[in-house]
Amino acid sequence: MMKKLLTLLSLSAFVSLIIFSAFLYNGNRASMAFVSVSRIVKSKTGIHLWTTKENLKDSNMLQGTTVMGKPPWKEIKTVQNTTQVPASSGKSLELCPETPPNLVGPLFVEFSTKRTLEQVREAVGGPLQEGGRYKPPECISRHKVAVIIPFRNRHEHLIYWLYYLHPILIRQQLDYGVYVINQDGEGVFNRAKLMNAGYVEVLKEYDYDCFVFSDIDLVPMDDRNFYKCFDNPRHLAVAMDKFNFHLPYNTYFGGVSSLSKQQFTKINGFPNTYWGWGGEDDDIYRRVIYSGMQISRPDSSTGMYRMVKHERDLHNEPNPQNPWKINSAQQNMKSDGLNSLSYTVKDVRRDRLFTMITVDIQAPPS
Ligand SMILES: [Mn+2]
Repeated sequence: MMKKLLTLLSLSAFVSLIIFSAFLYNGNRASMAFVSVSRIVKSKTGIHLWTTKENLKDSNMLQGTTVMGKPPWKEIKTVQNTTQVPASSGKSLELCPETPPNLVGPLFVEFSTKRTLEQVREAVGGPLQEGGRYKPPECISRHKVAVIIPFRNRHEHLIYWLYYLHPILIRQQLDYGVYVINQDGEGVFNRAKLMNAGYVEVLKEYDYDCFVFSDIDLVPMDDRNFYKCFDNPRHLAVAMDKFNFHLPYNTYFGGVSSLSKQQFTKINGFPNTYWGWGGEDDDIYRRVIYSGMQISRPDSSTGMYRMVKHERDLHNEPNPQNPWKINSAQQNMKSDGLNSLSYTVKDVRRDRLFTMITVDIQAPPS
């Protein structure tokens, strides 16, 4: 009985010894932690030491990138070089996904910040190739798109357009080029003829299968508004701020539109004979309908646009003859268009952000 009691006693002593030492160990750790906290709180140098340790980590990471010594776009270029040549990398690119993964939806667009072309080159030009060309490095694009912009004396608008559109078109994973079709001289402006000339010229450069025709002053407010081609000719600018984010009328086809090569040739391109402001977009709408096609559109939220506010251009007065011409759109379509187009290229200038093609379209004097 005594023996049993003794072993029980020594056992419990042993157990309590273990518990006590465990407590001591933990307490020690706790007090150590307490000391270090108080050191940080108390001494400034302690905090400094602590933060510099963290900073060291960061600066190592930073060094990692600076050692490479390349801004992100150059790295992308390197990736492009290695992945686009299957022989050297051993694997070929896959087709881009149906829905681009990096779209962000609604965008903030404003026209009060002034930028120089150089600033825009620095801000968004990194991933581009000379002439405003881009191909996604990560996959093979489904769309070879030429963006065609009729132009004259709107450099301020061009800067905004480039600043906002390039990042959007890149996120949309398009194989695209931006072409500014500049009307030479001071004759009467002709938007539709410039777009026809642009169509013919860009096809000499690359095997584009889709053409987006855009006014220089229109910026989309949602990157899910795709600058690509659809089964039917597409009207993209369906909700412009200047029309209170509504279509001005149901058959409106102005601002921004896209047509595939097949759709564009089916309507014999655009009319060449609408000099001055107005009417050509309604003529184009009729060409599409008379050719048995329909108009495709995004919804009015995705299709929102901001337009740079501006005065009416010089030498682009509303032409009172144009509204009458629309009535003969169906008849004129056969003889006025791609098959009757004549112009001469005066100059081609390549910037990192765009290719500017200056054309003489034989404009009547204004
Ligand atoms: Mn405008």
